[in-house]
Amino acid sequence: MSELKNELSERLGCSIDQASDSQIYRALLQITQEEAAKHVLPDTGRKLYYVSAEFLIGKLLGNNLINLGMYREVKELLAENGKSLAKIEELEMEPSLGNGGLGRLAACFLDSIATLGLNGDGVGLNYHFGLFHQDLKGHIQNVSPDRWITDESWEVDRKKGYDIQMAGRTYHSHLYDIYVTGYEGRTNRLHLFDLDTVDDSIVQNGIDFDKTAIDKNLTLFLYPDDSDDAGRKLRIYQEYFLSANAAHLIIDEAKEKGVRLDQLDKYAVAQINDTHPTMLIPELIRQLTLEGLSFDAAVNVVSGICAYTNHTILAEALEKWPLAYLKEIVPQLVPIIEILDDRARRKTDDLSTAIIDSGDTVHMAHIDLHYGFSVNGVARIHTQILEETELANFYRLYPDKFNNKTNGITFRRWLMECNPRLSALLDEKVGTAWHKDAQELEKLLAFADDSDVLDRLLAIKAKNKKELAAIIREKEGVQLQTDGIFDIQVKRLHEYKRQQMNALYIIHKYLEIKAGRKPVRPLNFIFGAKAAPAYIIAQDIIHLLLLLQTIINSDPDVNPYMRLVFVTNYNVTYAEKLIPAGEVSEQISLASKEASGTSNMKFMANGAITLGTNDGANVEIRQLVGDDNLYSFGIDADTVIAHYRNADYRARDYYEKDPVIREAVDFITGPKTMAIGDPVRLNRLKDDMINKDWFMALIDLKDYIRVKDQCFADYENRTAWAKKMLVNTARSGAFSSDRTIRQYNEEIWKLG
Ligand code: 26Q
Repeated sequence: MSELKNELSERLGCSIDQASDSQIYRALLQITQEEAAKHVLPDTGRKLYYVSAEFLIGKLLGNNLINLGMYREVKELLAENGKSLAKIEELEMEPSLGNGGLGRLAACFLDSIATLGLNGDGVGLNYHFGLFHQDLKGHIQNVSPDRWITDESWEVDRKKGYDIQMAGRTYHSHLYDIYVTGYEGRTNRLHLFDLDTVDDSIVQNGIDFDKTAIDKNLTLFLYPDDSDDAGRKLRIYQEYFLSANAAHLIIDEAKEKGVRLDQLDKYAVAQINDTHPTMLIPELIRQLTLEGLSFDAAVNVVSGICAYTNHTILAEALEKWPLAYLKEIVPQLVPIIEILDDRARRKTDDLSTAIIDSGDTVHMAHIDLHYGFSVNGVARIHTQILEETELANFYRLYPDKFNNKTNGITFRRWLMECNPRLSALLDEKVGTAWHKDAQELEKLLAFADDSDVLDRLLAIKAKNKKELAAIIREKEGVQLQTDGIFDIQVKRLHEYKRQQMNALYIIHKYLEIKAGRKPVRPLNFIFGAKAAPAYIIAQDIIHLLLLLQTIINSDPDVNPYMRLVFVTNYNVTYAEKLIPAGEVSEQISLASKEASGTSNMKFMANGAITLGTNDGANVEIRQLVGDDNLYSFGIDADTVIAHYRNADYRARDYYEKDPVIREAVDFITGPKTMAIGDPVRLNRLKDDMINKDWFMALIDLKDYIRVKDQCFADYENRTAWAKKMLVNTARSGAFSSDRTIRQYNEEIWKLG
């Protein structure tokens, strides 16, 4: 104890009780960084490079203290001196360097790679502004830049960089590192590349900026979408800058190890996180030929290095770039891509697998599929759909490349850190081995009929709900009913995730209450979501939810029975408060569309019950917990895929034939919403639901209502519900990212 105390006061230059919270934050930052640096191990054997445009790491202080085994000591020492570690943690800016699932997955993976003691670093970009900040004034989403880099950030200046050629100019990159601590493990690094000339002051009016001044804007923003042409080009600049720096780093580190470059695949493996870093493949080939390898040797060795993860089957999310753009921005890659295309065409008559199509568009995923040695989906059903449908033509060519790696989450952040009450109970009942081996949580099943344990699970959830309600009251000005059910849907806003279907359920419930059919217990509907600024229908759905929030919460007939809150600026930090308080976990994507989902796993671990479709990892959750412990509804993936193939889904039929559906949909443009809302948005949304409804919310609505009502009814048997909670936590260990990473290593990376 006294050692830490001395060190802290020495750095502060005063006693702890006299220091300000921000001084203490700074001192803890230095101490944990120095501690982390001690656990950096030498680079031996094969090394993994996890190359990703996004790393949604979240705040680091608490996480690093836990991983370095210092959390409790620091917390107690501060408490003795009248200071609160939780308050100090609030001072840290969250690095929001990701959009959602894909970026957060990369962050969980870095934690697990370090925890398992594997030699592997992340490679990404040092965006000056992370995902935009959201506020919700006037019933709409307003966006502003999210500056996260301060002189108190975690970045270490590596004082090195590389020359990168783009559009005939040379840009010199600048490397910053963030230490990634593993739980009682080694320290790895997250390498973030930046450009010194980037100019934060060009941002105006919210998040607008001159998209053509590459020297000023290259790493200014994380991309929320790919809406306009100038934006699309900037995205290509970013992707090449990421890929070229990664290639330099890989070759540099290999040279330092004295590796012969024609043997590089024995010393390096690169996991390409979706197609965003796909240019790594032609760029590595280019750099290796400059180093003296023949083209054939370069292609061979690169094909032994690069592995690709697919995170989506949504056609609009698969990256395709006009060849003309690549000629303008990365002319040095074009001849290489043309040869790769030519060789790929020789392998098959199937034109659908070409890299450059007849319209001179470059299909980025096709480069990965032909020239990577592995391609994986992120949940069983997703990989199966890739093999059987989306990428069937590639599966025929390369069946051995395909494999599944069901996603996972780190239990250090998503249980130990965010839910200390539940963690303490788990430590007491099953021991602490679950911190590093989440499968140990299965031991909790022995307490499935232990009324003391079940009561404590309920009491812990009640406390977490109260804590969340206090935060929400303060931040959002909404008072939730803590004796009611907390039903939560938090994730990016997208039509396929079907927040609009949840809204229709809520409208239905509202109308029921108005008609005198009241729920036995208050219902709290909690949403959190950001929508890409250019995604109009998504903005309209947010608008509807915010109107419903006002209408419901201010109606004295209704507000004793239900409340709605759409929380502002949903991010990792907010998620850490929301998820431990969740009771019903909304995972209601249209079957076949959500590749995996990862919040479903976080809620499960924290004892929420999934209300979900048979999609993504929900399918695996269902298999693990059984139908007594999860609420499943909706049409299955095969039926959805058949509807698309036959083009035979007509939303209007459901709207016209079913009065319950019609009433709910009509409410969108009814007098209550029109009185306070934007008629253009509301009409557009309703019109879309009746005439398009591309993600089939109306097909599943009736079944959703039925199953959700059943779920709420079952909640009344508190003991039975507590048992469901217990089973969910107990079985959640299968979704540890430690398990996922072990599989990546055994089947793809083969490190050390
Ligand atoms: C592409 C082009 C231009 C600009 C942006 C983008 C872009 C950015 C981010 C495209 C996609 C993303 C993010 C995708 C994503 O988060 N996918 C999610 O990945 C999770 C981890 O595997 C899965 O659990 C989710 O199911 C999947 O939706």
